[in-house]
Amino acid sequence: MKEIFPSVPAIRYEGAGSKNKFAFKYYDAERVILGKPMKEHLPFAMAWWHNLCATGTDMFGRGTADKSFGAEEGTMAHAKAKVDAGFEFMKKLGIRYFCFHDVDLVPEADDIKETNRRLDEISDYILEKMKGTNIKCLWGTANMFGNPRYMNGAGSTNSADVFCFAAAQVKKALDLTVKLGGRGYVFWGGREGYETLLNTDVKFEQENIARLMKMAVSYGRSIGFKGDFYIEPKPKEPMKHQYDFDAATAIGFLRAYGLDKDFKMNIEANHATLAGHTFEHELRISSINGMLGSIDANQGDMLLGWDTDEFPFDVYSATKCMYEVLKAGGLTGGFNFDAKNRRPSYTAEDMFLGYILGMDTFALGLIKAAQLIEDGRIDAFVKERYASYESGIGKKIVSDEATLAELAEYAAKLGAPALPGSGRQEYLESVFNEVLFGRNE
Ligand code: XUL
Ligand code: CO
Repeated sequence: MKEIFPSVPAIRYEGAGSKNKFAFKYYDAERVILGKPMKEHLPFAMAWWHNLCATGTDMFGRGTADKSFGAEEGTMAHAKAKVDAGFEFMKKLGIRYFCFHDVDLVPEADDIKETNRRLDEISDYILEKMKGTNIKCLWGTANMFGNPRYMNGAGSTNSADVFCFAAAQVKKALDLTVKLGGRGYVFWGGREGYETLLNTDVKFEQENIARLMKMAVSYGRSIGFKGDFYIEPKPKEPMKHQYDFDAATAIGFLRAYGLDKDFKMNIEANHATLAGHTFEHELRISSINGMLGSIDANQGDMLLGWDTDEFPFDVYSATKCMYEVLKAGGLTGGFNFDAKNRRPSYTAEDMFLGYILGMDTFALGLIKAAQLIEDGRIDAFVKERYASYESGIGKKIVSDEATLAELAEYAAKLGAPALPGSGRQEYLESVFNEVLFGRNE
């Protein structure tokens, strides 16, 4: 088969001294970190939508990138050309997973029966392509936000007929995920929210979202889906207020409706910052609740109020992310680059350069997070900070043996407690910098 990206070679690890732009400087798939090769710590995935579909169209102008891959857009020939391009791309980068929405794979027809027939055809084609490679699906999802029928939501829509379309899409997307061996299935509720309470029954809408999710779990399990379902929290955009605002909200929702055994979180960095949190905050909240599933690896722009989906570049953030991931014992999912090139980076080479940047940033984050853990100063500080609970009255509190009255009596005897020890944030940040940058003379 003719190469689609003839100007880009297979990308290899050459190390930090290399000036070759088509080489990894930090991502060395076989390098062992804390007992595991990098490629196992970092199951990277290609996002079908950004990489193979998005052309850079924005609210003010049409696309700048040509993603036709030599075929006429809107045809099945184009759908297949995207598969060819995607597999050449993943092989050249050594990426072993991909993520997709149903409508990323084929053009949607007016009749859902025809759309589903197209999905069958393209998934047969993808299965053929997967043979002889180690490339698999990380997760699948249904796009329940693009088509005008979802203007009021999918699970949360006011129209029972639209709810049925959402059910039909979820069913088919689950069939495809299972067919392609997917590890997970994502619900991102882009239109599950509201613009004004004046026309919205929030309780009813949330109950219906839970109903759709329960049906998805029961159907998925019936066809042999053993992976995790994920909620991908995001506070806003496109809706003014989205129900899955952040990890804490989504976890509360899952528990309220008895969905917490089947679902975990898919945390996206840029969604975290839109919610007014850091990426690592969302990871920590997920992980302490046993719900850290997968990651949409990207970054936002603090000066812009929307989801810019940039390739990860911020090594501090990637290090803090990998610190959380290592502490959680890894992901059951993977690292999906829900990221796109900036509009002026419109060439085929830029597609590769974006992924090289993202993969190297996370590889550096992994190396540095492992060093922070091995260094041990931060862990030791945190342990010491709570040491007053290891004996005496503190121990009684955490053993659930103390009463409020007893503690009040204890406090009265103390008169005034000593101030709690210093938080030492500046010291800890210096440790962080020292581990990141080492000796520098
Ligand atoms: C949108 C977003 C989605 C989900 C999948 O902000 O992140 O692409 O990842 O629907
Ligand atoms: Co995402």
